[in-house]
Amino acid sequence: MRKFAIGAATALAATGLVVPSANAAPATPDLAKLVTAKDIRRHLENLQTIADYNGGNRSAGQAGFTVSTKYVVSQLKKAGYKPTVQNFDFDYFQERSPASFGQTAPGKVDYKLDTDFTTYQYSGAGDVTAVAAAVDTPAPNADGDAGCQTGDFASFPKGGIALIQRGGCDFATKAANAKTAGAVAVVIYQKPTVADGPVGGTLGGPVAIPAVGPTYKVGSELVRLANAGGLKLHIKTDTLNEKRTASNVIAETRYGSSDNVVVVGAHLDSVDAGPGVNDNGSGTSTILTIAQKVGKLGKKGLKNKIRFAWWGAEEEGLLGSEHYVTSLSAAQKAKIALNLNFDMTASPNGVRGVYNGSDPTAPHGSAAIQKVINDYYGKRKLPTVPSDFNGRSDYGPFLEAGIPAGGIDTGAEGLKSAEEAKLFGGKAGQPYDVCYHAKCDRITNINWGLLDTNADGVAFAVQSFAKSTLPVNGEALRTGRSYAKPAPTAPLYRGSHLVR
Ligand code: DTR
Ligand code: ZN
Ligand code: ZN
Repeated sequence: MRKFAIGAATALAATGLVVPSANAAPATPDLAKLVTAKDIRRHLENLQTIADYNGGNRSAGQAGFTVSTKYVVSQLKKAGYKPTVQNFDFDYFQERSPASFGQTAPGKVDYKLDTDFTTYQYSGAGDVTAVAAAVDTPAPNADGDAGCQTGDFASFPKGGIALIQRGGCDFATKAANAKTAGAVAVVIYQKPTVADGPVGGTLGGPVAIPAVGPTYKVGSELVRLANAGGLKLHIKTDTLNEKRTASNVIAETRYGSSDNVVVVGAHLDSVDAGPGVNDNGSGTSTILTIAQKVGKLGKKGLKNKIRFAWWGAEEEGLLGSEHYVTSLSAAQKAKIALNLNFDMTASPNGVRGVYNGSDPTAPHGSAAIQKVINDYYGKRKLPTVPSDFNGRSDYGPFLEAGIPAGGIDTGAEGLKSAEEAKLFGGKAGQPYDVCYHAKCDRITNINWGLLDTNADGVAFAVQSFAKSTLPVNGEALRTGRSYAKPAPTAPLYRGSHLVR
Protein backbone atom coordinates (compact mmCIF):
# COMPACT_ATOMS: atom_id res chain seq x y z
CA MET A 1 0.00 0.00 0.00
CA ARG A 2 2.69 2.45 1.14
CA LYS A 3 4.94 1.13 -1.56
CA PHE A 4 2.21 1.73 -4.10
CA ALA A 5 1.57 5.27 -2.89
CA ILE A 6 5.22 6.15 -3.41
CA GLY A 7 5.21 4.49 -6.80
CA ALA A 8 2.12 6.37 -7.82
CA ALA A 9 3.53 9.70 -6.68
CA THR A 10 6.72 9.09 -8.61
CA ALA A 11 4.83 8.17 -11.73
CA LEU A 12 2.72 11.29 -11.36
CA ALA A 13 5.78 13.48 -11.04
CA ALA A 14 7.30 11.82 -14.07
CA THR A 15 4.30 12.52 -16.28
CA GLY A 16 3.77 15.97 -14.81
CA LEU A 17 0.27 14.95 -13.75
CA VAL A 18 -1.27 16.75 -10.83
CA VAL A 19 -4.36 15.29 -9.26
CA PRO A 20 -6.34 17.61 -7.00
CA SER A 21 -5.24 15.53 -4.05
CA ALA A 22 -1.57 16.06 -4.85
CA ASN A 23 -1.36 18.87 -2.26
CA ALA A 24 -2.24 16.45 0.51
CA ALA A 25 0.54 14.73 2.37
CA PRO A 26 0.97 11.82 2.57
CA ALA A 27 -0.04 11.23 -1.02
CA THR A 28 -3.39 9.57 -1.57
CA PRO A 29 -3.34 6.77 -4.13
CA ASP A 30 -4.15 7.53 -7.72
CA LEU A 31 -7.50 5.90 -8.44
CA ALA A 32 -6.80 5.77 -12.17
CA LYS A 33 -3.85 3.48 -11.43
CA LEU A 34 -5.84 1.25 -9.10
CA VAL A 35 -8.50 0.65 -11.75
CA THR A 36 -7.09 -1.84 -14.23
CA ALA A 37 -8.33 -2.92 -17.65
CA LYS A 38 -8.04 -6.50 -16.42
CA ASP A 39 -10.61 -5.91 -13.68
CA ILE A 40 -12.99 -4.23 -16.11
CA ARG A 41 -12.51 -7.03 -18.61
CA ARG A 42 -13.49 -9.62 -16.02
CA HIS A 43 -16.82 -7.84 -15.48
CA LEU A 44 -17.38 -7.59 -19.23
CA GLU A 45 -16.75 -11.31 -19.63
CA ASN A 46 -19.17 -12.06 -16.82
CA LEU A 47 -21.87 -9.86 -18.38
CA GLN A 48 -21.30 -11.63 -21.70
CA THR A 49 -21.74 -15.00 -19.99
CA ILE A 50 -24.91 -13.81 -18.26
CA ALA A 51 -26.36 -12.82 -21.64
CA ASP A 52 -25.18 -16.04 -23.33
CA TYR A 53 -27.10 -18.18 -20.86
CA ASN A 54 -30.19 -15.98 -20.67
CA GLY A 55 -31.53 -15.60 -24.17
CA GLY A 56 -28.67 -13.51 -25.57
CA ASN A 57 -29.56 -10.18 -23.95
CA ARG A 58 -29.70 -8.28 -20.66
CA SER A 59 -32.83 -6.32 -21.48
CA ALA A 60 -35.07 -4.88 -18.72
CA GLY A 61 -37.90 -7.24 -17.85
CA GLN A 62 -35.92 -10.27 -18.96
CA ALA A 63 -33.76 -12.85 -17.19
CA GLY A 64 -30.43 -11.42 -18.38
CA PHE A 65 -31.23 -8.12 -16.71
CA THR A 66 -32.31 -9.70 -13.43
CA VAL A 67 -29.12 -11.76 -13.29
CA SER A 68 -27.06 -8.66 -14.19
CA THR A 69 -28.56 -6.78 -11.22
CA LYS A 70 -27.75 -9.72 -8.96
CA TYR A 71 -24.19 -9.74 -10.29
CA VAL A 72 -23.68 -6.06 -9.51
CA VAL A 73 -25.28 -6.41 -6.06
CA SER A 74 -23.07 -9.40 -5.25
CA GLN A 75 -19.90 -7.67 -6.44
CA LEU A 76 -20.75 -4.60 -4.38
CA LYS A 77 -21.42 -6.63 -1.24
CA LYS A 78 -18.07 -8.38 -1.63
CA ALA A 79 -16.46 -4.94 -1.74
CA GLY A 80 -18.14 -3.98 1.54
CA TYR A 81 -21.10 -1.94 0.23
CA LYS A 82 -24.70 -2.22 1.34
CA PRO A 83 -26.38 -1.80 -2.04
CA THR A 84 -30.05 -0.99 -2.37
CA VAL A 85 -32.26 -2.23 -5.18
CA GLN A 86 -34.89 0.29 -6.20
CA ASN A 87 -37.69 -1.43 -8.10
CA PHE A 88 -40.12 0.24 -10.48
CA ASP A 89 -42.81 -0.98 -12.84
CA PHE A 90 -42.75 -0.25 -16.53
CA ASP A 91 -44.63 -1.11 -19.70
CA TYR A 92 -42.83 -4.12 -21.08
CA PHE A 93 -43.09 -4.71 -24.81
CA GLN A 94 -41.89 -7.61 -26.86
CA GLU A 95 -42.42 -8.72 -30.42
CA ARG A 96 -42.87 -12.47 -30.11
CA SER A 97 -42.65 -13.30 -33.78
CA PRO A 98 -42.10 -11.25 -36.96
CA ALA A 99 -45.01 -9.10 -38.11
CA SER A 100 -46.53 -9.37 -41.57
CA PHE A 101 -48.02 -6.57 -43.63
CA GLY A 102 -49.45 -6.82 -47.12
CA GLN A 103 -51.98 -5.76 -49.67
CA THR A 104 -54.77 -8.24 -50.41
CA ALA A 105 -56.69 -6.03 -52.90
CA PRO A 106 -56.50 -4.65 -55.51
CA GLY A 107 -53.09 -6.42 -55.77
CA LYS A 108 -51.48 -9.16 -53.72
CA VAL A 109 -48.29 -7.71 -52.25
CA ASP A 110 -46.27 -8.83 -49.21
CA TYR A 111 -44.18 -6.04 -47.76
CA LYS A 112 -40.79 -6.91 -46.35
CA LEU A 113 -40.19 -6.52 -42.63
CA ASP A 114 -37.37 -4.05 -41.81
CA THR A 115 -37.02 -3.06 -45.48
CA ASP A 116 -40.57 -1.90 -46.24
CA PHE A 117 -41.99 -1.58 -42.72
CA THR A 118 -41.38 -2.08 -39.00
CA THR A 119 -43.63 -2.61 -35.99
CA TYR A 120 -44.05 0.29 -33.57
CA GLN A 121 -42.98 -0.27 -29.99
CA TYR A 122 -46.12 -0.89 -27.90
CA SER A 123 -48.15 -1.95 -30.94
CA GLY A 124 -51.11 -4.11 -29.98
CA ALA A 125 -51.35 -7.72 -31.15
CA GLY A 126 -53.77 -8.73 -33.87
CA ASP A 127 -54.42 -10.35 -37.22
CA VAL A 128 -56.70 -8.16 -39.31
CA THR A 129 -57.70 -7.82 -42.94
CA ALA A 130 -59.76 -4.71 -43.67
CA VAL A 131 -60.42 -1.82 -46.01
CA ALA A 132 -57.83 0.96 -45.66
CA ALA A 133 -58.63 4.67 -45.69
CA ALA A 134 -56.22 7.61 -45.87
CA VAL A 135 -56.53 10.20 -43.13
CA ASP A 136 -55.92 13.91 -43.85
CA THR A 137 -53.28 13.29 -46.55
CA PRO A 138 -50.81 16.22 -46.66
CA ALA A 139 -49.78 17.96 -49.89
CA PRO A 140 -46.98 16.15 -51.78
CA ASN A 141 -43.54 16.62 -50.21
CA ALA A 142 -44.97 18.24 -47.08
CA ASP A 143 -44.97 16.80 -43.56
CA GLY A 144 -48.41 18.03 -42.55
CA ASP A 145 -50.07 16.90 -39.34
CA ALA A 146 -52.23 14.03 -40.52
CA GLY A 147 -54.26 12.34 -37.79
CA CYS A 148 -53.17 14.76 -35.07
CA GLN A 149 -56.73 16.04 -34.55
CA THR A 150 -59.77 13.84 -33.89
CA GLY A 151 -61.60 15.84 -36.59
CA ASP A 152 -59.22 14.33 -39.19
CA PHE A 153 -61.14 11.09 -38.77
CA ALA A 154 -64.62 12.58 -39.41
CA SER A 155 -65.19 10.43 -42.50
CA PHE A 156 -63.11 7.43 -41.40
CA PRO A 157 -64.95 4.11 -41.89
CA LYS A 158 -65.29 2.28 -38.55
CA GLY A 159 -63.61 -1.13 -38.71
CA GLY A 160 -61.10 0.08 -41.32
CA ILE A 161 -57.31 0.45 -41.26
CA ALA A 162 -56.09 4.05 -40.93
CA LEU A 163 -53.32 5.21 -43.30
CA ILE A 164 -51.60 8.21 -41.76
CA GLN A 165 -48.43 10.10 -42.72
CA ARG A 166 -45.81 10.75 -40.04
CA GLY A 167 -45.44 14.37 -38.88
CA GLY A 168 -46.94 17.12 -36.76
CA CYS A 169 -47.45 15.19 -33.51
CA ASP A 170 -46.39 12.03 -31.64
CA PHE A 171 -47.05 8.61 -33.13
CA ALA A 172 -48.99 8.00 -29.90
CA THR A 173 -51.50 10.77 -30.68
CA LYS A 174 -52.11 9.48 -34.21
CA ALA A 175 -52.56 5.89 -33.01
CA ALA A 176 -54.88 6.91 -30.15
CA ASN A 177 -57.01 9.04 -32.51
CA ALA A 178 -57.22 6.16 -34.99
CA LYS A 179 -58.29 3.74 -32.24
CA THR A 180 -60.93 6.19 -30.99
CA ALA A 181 -62.26 6.54 -34.55
CA GLY A 182 -62.78 2.77 -34.69
CA ALA A 183 -59.69 1.71 -36.66
CA VAL A 184 -58.74 -1.97 -36.28
CA ALA A 185 -55.11 -1.20 -37.15
CA VAL A 186 -53.02 1.87 -37.91
CA VAL A 187 -50.33 2.43 -40.54
CA ILE A 188 -48.17 5.49 -39.85
CA TYR A 189 -45.88 5.81 -42.86
CA GLN A 190 -42.63 7.73 -43.30
CA LYS A 191 -42.79 11.43 -44.16
CA PRO A 192 -41.21 12.58 -47.44
CA THR A 193 -38.86 15.20 -45.95
CA VAL A 194 -36.42 12.67 -44.48
CA ALA A 195 -34.41 9.94 -46.19
CA ASP A 196 -36.88 7.20 -46.98
CA GLY A 197 -36.90 4.05 -44.92
CA PRO A 198 -39.47 2.42 -42.66
CA VAL A 199 -40.46 4.40 -39.55
CA GLY A 200 -39.42 2.80 -36.31
CA GLY A 201 -40.70 4.52 -33.23
CA THR A 202 -42.48 4.24 -29.97
CA LEU A 203 -46.12 4.74 -29.15
CA GLY A 204 -45.03 5.62 -25.61
CA GLY A 205 -47.25 3.00 -24.02
CA PRO A 206 -49.50 0.09 -24.99
CA VAL A 207 -52.00 0.65 -27.79
CA ALA A 208 -54.76 -1.90 -28.35
CA ILE A 209 -54.49 -2.14 -32.16
CA PRO A 210 -51.64 -3.26 -34.46
CA ALA A 211 -49.43 -0.36 -35.56
CA VAL A 212 -46.84 -0.58 -38.35
CA GLY A 213 -44.58 1.99 -40.00
CA PRO A 214 -43.83 1.58 -43.72
CA THR A 215 -41.61 3.68 -45.95
CA TYR A 216 -42.94 6.81 -47.69
CA LYS A 217 -42.75 4.93 -50.97
CA VAL A 218 -45.05 2.17 -49.71
CA GLY A 219 -47.26 4.53 -47.68
CA SER A 220 -47.87 7.05 -50.46
CA GLU A 221 -48.64 4.26 -52.94
CA LEU A 222 -51.18 2.82 -50.49
CA VAL A 223 -52.77 6.27 -50.10
CA ARG A 224 -53.13 6.49 -53.88
CA LEU A 225 -54.77 3.05 -54.00
CA ALA A 226 -57.02 3.80 -51.03
CA ASN A 227 -58.23 7.04 -52.62
CA ALA A 228 -58.93 5.14 -55.86
CA GLY A 229 -61.14 2.78 -53.79
CA GLY A 230 -60.98 -0.89 -52.90
CA LEU A 231 -57.64 -1.08 -51.07
CA LYS A 232 -57.56 -3.91 -48.55
CA LEU A 233 -54.63 -4.57 -46.22
CA HIS A 234 -53.59 -7.47 -44.05
CA ILE A 235 -51.66 -6.77 -40.84
CA LYS A 236 -50.51 -9.31 -38.32
CA THR A 237 -48.56 -8.39 -35.20
CA ASP A 238 -47.60 -10.82 -32.46
CA THR A 239 -46.71 -8.55 -29.57
CA LEU A 240 -46.73 -8.78 -25.81
CA ASN A 241 -47.62 -5.75 -23.68
CA GLU A 242 -47.57 -6.13 -19.91
CA LYS A 243 -46.35 -4.47 -16.73
CA ARG A 244 -42.99 -5.74 -15.57
CA THR A 245 -40.55 -4.68 -12.88
CA ALA A 246 -37.06 -3.32 -13.46
CA SER A 247 -34.57 -2.02 -10.93
CA ASN A 248 -31.81 0.44 -10.21
CA VAL A 249 -28.89 -0.76 -8.09
CA ILE A 250 -27.51 1.98 -5.85
CA ALA A 251 -24.56 1.92 -3.47
CA GLU A 252 -22.63 4.71 -1.80
CA THR A 253 -19.30 5.12 -0.08
CA ARG A 254 -19.18 5.04 3.69
CA TYR A 255 -17.04 8.17 3.79
CA GLY A 256 -17.90 11.54 2.41
CA SER A 257 -20.49 14.19 3.11
CA SER A 258 -24.04 13.10 2.40
CA ASP A 259 -24.88 16.78 1.92
CA ASN A 260 -22.73 16.97 -1.22
CA VAL A 261 -23.11 13.74 -3.14
CA VAL A 262 -21.57 12.81 -6.49
CA VAL A 263 -23.86 10.43 -8.40
CA VAL A 264 -21.85 8.21 -10.75
CA GLY A 265 -24.16 6.29 -13.05
CA ALA A 266 -24.25 3.84 -15.95
CA HIS A 267 -27.20 1.93 -17.34
CA LEU A 268 -27.14 -1.78 -16.72
CA ASP A 269 -29.73 -2.93 -19.24
CA SER A 270 -29.18 -3.84 -22.87
CA VAL A 271 -31.64 -3.84 -25.75
CA ASP A 272 -33.46 -7.00 -26.74
CA ALA A 273 -31.30 -7.57 -29.80
CA GLY A 274 -28.03 -8.46 -28.10
CA PRO A 275 -25.87 -8.72 -24.99
CA GLY A 276 -24.99 -5.00 -24.84
CA VAL A 277 -21.34 -5.41 -23.96
CA ASN A 278 -20.35 -1.95 -25.20
CA ASP A 279 -23.88 -0.52 -24.64
CA ASN A 280 -23.57 -0.53 -21.73
CA GLY A 281 -21.44 -3.28 -20.25
CA SER A 282 -18.58 -0.83 -20.74
CA GLY A 283 -19.96 1.91 -18.48
CA THR A 284 -21.37 -0.66 -16.06
CA SER A 285 -18.05 -2.48 -15.64
CA THR A 286 -15.98 0.69 -15.48
CA ILE A 287 -17.95 2.19 -12.61
CA LEU A 288 -18.22 -1.20 -10.89
CA THR A 289 -14.43 -1.50 -10.88
CA ILE A 290 -14.15 2.07 -9.63
CA ALA A 291 -16.66 1.33 -6.86
CA GLN A 292 -14.53 -1.66 -5.86
CA LYS A 293 -11.39 0.48 -5.59
CA VAL A 294 -12.60 3.89 -4.46
CA GLY A 295 -12.47 2.91 -0.78
CA LYS A 296 -8.68 3.01 -1.07
CA LEU A 297 -8.90 6.80 -1.18
CA GLY A 298 -9.76 6.58 2.51
CA LYS A 299 -11.48 9.16 4.66
CA LYS A 300 -9.03 11.84 3.54
CA GLY A 301 -9.72 11.31 -0.13
CA LEU A 302 -13.45 10.97 0.23
CA LYS A 303 -14.70 14.34 1.42
CA ASN A 304 -17.88 13.96 -0.63
CA LYS A 305 -19.98 10.83 -0.80
CA ILE A 306 -19.87 8.92 -4.07
CA ARG A 307 -23.18 7.31 -4.90
CA PHE A 308 -22.87 4.70 -7.64
CA ALA A 309 -25.97 3.87 -9.64
CA TRP A 310 -26.65 1.18 -12.22
CA TRP A 311 -29.82 2.29 -13.95
CA GLY A 312 -32.48 -0.08 -15.23
CA ALA A 313 -34.60 0.29 -18.37
CA GLU A 314 -32.54 3.11 -19.91
CA GLU A 315 -33.26 1.55 -23.29
CA GLU A 316 -37.00 1.81 -22.68
CA GLY A 317 -36.69 5.60 -22.30
CA LEU A 318 -34.37 6.47 -19.37
CA LEU A 319 -36.92 4.92 -17.03
CA GLY A 320 -34.60 4.00 -14.15
CA SER A 321 -32.80 7.32 -13.86
CA GLU A 322 -36.10 9.16 -14.33
CA HIS A 323 -37.67 7.10 -11.55
CA TYR A 324 -34.70 7.77 -9.30
CA VAL A 325 -34.61 11.54 -9.81
CA THR A 326 -38.37 12.06 -9.64
CA SER A 327 -38.58 9.98 -6.44
CA LEU A 328 -36.19 12.38 -4.67
CA SER A 329 -37.52 15.17 -2.46
CA ALA A 330 -36.38 18.72 -3.21
CA ALA A 331 -34.04 18.50 -0.21
CA GLN A 332 -32.50 15.25 -1.46
CA LYS A 333 -32.03 16.71 -4.94
CA ALA A 334 -30.31 19.75 -3.47
CA LYS A 335 -27.73 17.43 -1.88
CA ILE A 336 -26.61 16.07 -5.25
CA ALA A 337 -23.61 18.06 -6.40
CA LEU A 338 -23.41 16.53 -9.85
CA ASN A 339 -24.03 13.50 -12.01
CA LEU A 340 -21.38 11.65 -13.98
CA ASN A 341 -22.77 9.37 -16.67
CA PHE A 342 -21.01 6.65 -18.63
CA ASP A 343 -22.87 5.09 -21.53
CA MET A 344 -20.74 3.38 -24.21
CA THR A 345 -17.10 4.01 -23.32
CA ALA A 346 -15.53 1.51 -25.71
CA SER A 347 -17.08 1.89 -29.17
CA PRO A 348 -14.99 -0.05 -31.72
CA ASN A 349 -14.65 2.94 -34.08
CA GLY A 350 -15.20 5.42 -31.28
CA VAL A 351 -14.00 8.83 -30.25
CA ARG A 352 -13.33 10.12 -26.77
CA GLY A 353 -16.43 12.25 -26.42
CA VAL A 354 -16.74 14.40 -23.32
CA TYR A 355 -20.28 15.65 -22.68
CA ASN A 356 -20.52 19.24 -23.72
CA GLY A 357 -21.29 20.94 -20.45
CA SER A 358 -20.51 24.27 -22.14
CA ASP A 359 -23.85 24.01 -23.92
CA PRO A 360 -25.72 27.14 -22.80
CA THR A 361 -28.77 25.05 -21.88
CA ALA A 362 -26.81 22.79 -19.49
CA PRO A 363 -27.04 23.60 -15.77
CA HIS A 364 -24.16 25.83 -14.64
CA GLY A 365 -21.31 23.72 -13.33
CA SER A 366 -21.58 21.23 -16.20
CA ALA A 367 -18.86 23.08 -18.12
CA ALA A 368 -16.53 22.73 -15.14
CA ILE A 369 -17.05 18.94 -15.20
CA GLN A 370 -16.19 18.93 -18.88
CA LYS A 371 -13.06 20.96 -18.16
CA VAL A 372 -11.89 18.64 -15.38
CA ILE A 373 -12.09 15.68 -17.78
CA ASN A 374 -10.60 17.56 -20.74
CA ASP A 375 -7.72 18.87 -18.63
CA TYR A 376 -6.89 15.36 -17.54
CA TYR A 377 -6.67 14.13 -21.12
CA GLY A 378 -4.92 17.30 -22.20
CA LYS A 379 -2.10 16.51 -19.78
CA ARG A 380 -1.91 12.98 -21.12
CA LYS A 381 -1.91 14.35 -24.66
CA LEU A 382 -4.97 12.26 -25.47
CA PRO A 383 -7.59 13.92 -27.70
CA THR A 384 -11.21 14.57 -26.76
CA VAL A 385 -14.16 15.96 -28.69
CA PRO A 386 -17.33 17.48 -27.24
CA SER A 387 -20.31 15.13 -27.15
CA ASP A 388 -23.69 16.82 -27.29
CA PHE A 389 -26.20 16.39 -24.52
CA ASN A 390 -28.87 14.99 -26.83
CA GLY A 391 -31.12 13.68 -24.09
CA ARG A 392 -30.42 10.08 -25.03
CA SER A 393 -28.84 8.89 -21.82
CA ASP A 394 -29.34 8.94 -18.07
CA TYR A 395 -27.89 12.40 -17.46
CA GLY A 396 -31.19 13.65 -18.93
CA PRO A 397 -33.33 13.55 -15.78
CA PHE A 398 -30.47 15.14 -13.78
CA LEU A 399 -30.09 18.03 -16.24
CA GLU A 400 -33.85 18.50 -16.17
CA ALA A 401 -33.70 18.75 -12.39
CA GLY A 402 -31.03 21.47 -12.76
CA ILE A 403 -28.20 19.20 -11.57
CA PRO A 404 -24.87 19.67 -13.42
CA ALA A 405 -23.79 16.61 -15.37
CA GLY A 406 -20.91 15.29 -17.40
CA GLY A 407 -19.19 12.16 -18.56
CA ILE A 408 -17.57 10.28 -21.40
CA ASP A 409 -19.23 8.71 -24.42
CA THR A 410 -17.52 7.13 -27.43
CA GLY A 411 -20.44 7.24 -29.86
CA ALA A 412 -23.27 5.07 -31.10
CA GLU A 413 -24.78 4.94 -34.60
CA GLY A 414 -23.31 8.28 -35.70
CA LEU A 415 -20.61 8.36 -38.38
CA LYS A 416 -17.00 9.21 -37.63
CA SER A 417 -15.87 12.39 -39.40
CA ALA A 418 -12.59 12.77 -41.26
CA GLU A 419 -11.31 15.12 -38.51
CA GLU A 420 -12.20 12.56 -35.85
CA ALA A 421 -10.43 9.80 -37.78
CA LYS A 422 -7.33 12.01 -37.85
CA LEU A 423 -7.51 12.53 -34.09
CA PHE A 424 -8.43 9.02 -33.00
CA GLY A 425 -7.64 6.72 -35.90
CA GLY A 426 -10.35 4.37 -37.13
CA LYS A 427 -12.56 4.73 -40.19
CA ALA A 428 -14.11 7.99 -41.35
CA GLY A 429 -17.64 7.69 -42.70
CA GLN A 430 -18.27 4.54 -40.65
CA PRO A 431 -20.43 4.29 -37.51
CA TYR A 432 -18.71 4.69 -34.15
CA ASP A 433 -20.26 1.37 -33.21
CA VAL A 434 -21.44 -0.88 -36.06
CA CYS A 435 -22.89 -3.25 -33.50
CA TYR A 436 -24.94 -0.56 -31.77
CA HIS A 437 -28.19 -2.18 -30.56
CA ALA A 438 -27.31 -5.35 -32.45
CA LYS A 439 -26.59 -8.97 -31.72
CA CYS A 440 -22.88 -8.44 -32.37
CA ASP A 441 -22.48 -6.03 -29.42
CA ARG A 442 -20.45 -8.78 -27.80
CA ILE A 443 -17.12 -8.77 -25.98
CA THR A 444 -15.47 -8.81 -29.44
CA ASN A 445 -17.02 -5.36 -30.00
CA ILE A 446 -14.95 -3.70 -27.27
CA ASN A 447 -12.28 -1.13 -28.08
CA TRP A 448 -9.80 -2.07 -25.37
CA GLY A 449 -7.66 1.01 -25.82
CA LEU A 450 -10.56 3.42 -25.38
CA LEU A 451 -12.02 1.35 -22.54
CA ASP A 452 -8.76 1.58 -20.64
CA THR A 453 -7.94 5.25 -21.16
CA ASN A 454 -11.56 6.23 -20.58
CA ALA A 455 -11.60 4.34 -17.30
CA ASP A 456 -8.60 6.45 -16.28
CA GLY A 457 -10.58 9.61 -16.99
CA VAL A 458 -13.60 8.32 -15.10
CA ALA A 459 -11.37 7.41 -12.15
CA PHE A 460 -9.68 10.81 -12.26
CA ALA A 461 -13.02 12.65 -12.32
CA VAL A 462 -14.41 10.53 -9.47
CA GLN A 463 -11.29 11.13 -7.41
CA SER A 464 -11.37 14.88 -8.11
CA PHE A 465 -15.00 15.29 -7.15
CA ALA A 466 -14.66 13.01 -4.13
CA LYS A 467 -12.11 15.52 -2.91
CA SER A 468 -13.93 18.69 -3.93
CA THR A 469 -16.76 19.87 -6.13
CA LEU A 470 -15.81 23.55 -5.70
CA PRO A 471 -15.66 24.42 -9.43
CA VAL A 472 -18.99 22.71 -10.08
CA ASN A 473 -21.23 23.83 -7.25
CA GLY A 474 -19.16 26.17 -5.08
CA GLU A 475 -18.83 23.72 -2.19
CA ALA A 476 -15.52 24.39 -0.47
CA LEU A 477 -13.84 22.47 2.29
CA ARG A 478 -13.94 24.15 5.65
CA THR A 479 -10.16 24.29 5.87
CA GLY A 480 -7.30 24.40 3.46
CA ARG A 481 -7.19 24.87 -0.25
CA SER A 482 -9.95 22.86 -1.85
CA TYR A 483 -8.79 22.57 -5.35
CA ALA A 484 -5.71 22.49 -7.51
CA LYS A 485 -5.12 25.42 -9.85
CA PRO A 486 -6.90 24.92 -13.15
CA ALA A 487 -4.73 23.99 -16.08
CA PRO A 488 -4.88 26.38 -19.01
CA THR A 489 -6.64 24.59 -21.84
CA ALA A 490 -6.05 25.34 -25.47
CA PRO A 491 -9.41 25.33 -27.27
CA LEU A 492 -9.96 22.37 -29.55
CA TYR A 493 -12.83 24.04 -31.33
CA ARG A 494 -13.67 27.43 -32.78
CA GLY A 495 -17.41 27.37 -33.19
CA SER A 496 -18.00 23.95 -34.58
CA HIS A 497 -14.64 23.84 -36.38
CA LEU A 498 -11.91 21.67 -35.05
CA VAL A 499 -8.81 23.80 -34.74
CA ARG A 500 -6.32 21.22 -33.59
N1 DTR B 1 -27.80 6.33 -24.88
C1 DTR B 1 -27.25 5.31 -25.74
C2 DTR B 1 -26.97 5.75 -27.07
C3 DTR B 1 -25.87 6.73 -27.17
C4 DTR B 1 -24.71 6.78 -26.51
N2 DTR B 1 -23.98 7.85 -26.96
C5 DTR B 1 -24.69 8.46 -27.93
C6 DTR B 1 -24.41 9.55 -28.71
C7 DTR B 1 -25.33 9.96 -29.66
C8 DTR B 1 -26.53 9.27 -29.80
C9 DTR B 1 -26.83 8.18 -29.02
C10 DTR B 1 -25.90 7.78 -28.08
C11 DTR B 1 -28.11 4.08 -25.69
O1 DTR B 1 -28.24 3.59 -24.60
O2 DTR B 1 -28.63 3.56 -26.68
ZN1 ZN C 1 -28.63 1.64 -26.17
ZN1 ZN D 1 -26.64 3.03 -23.74
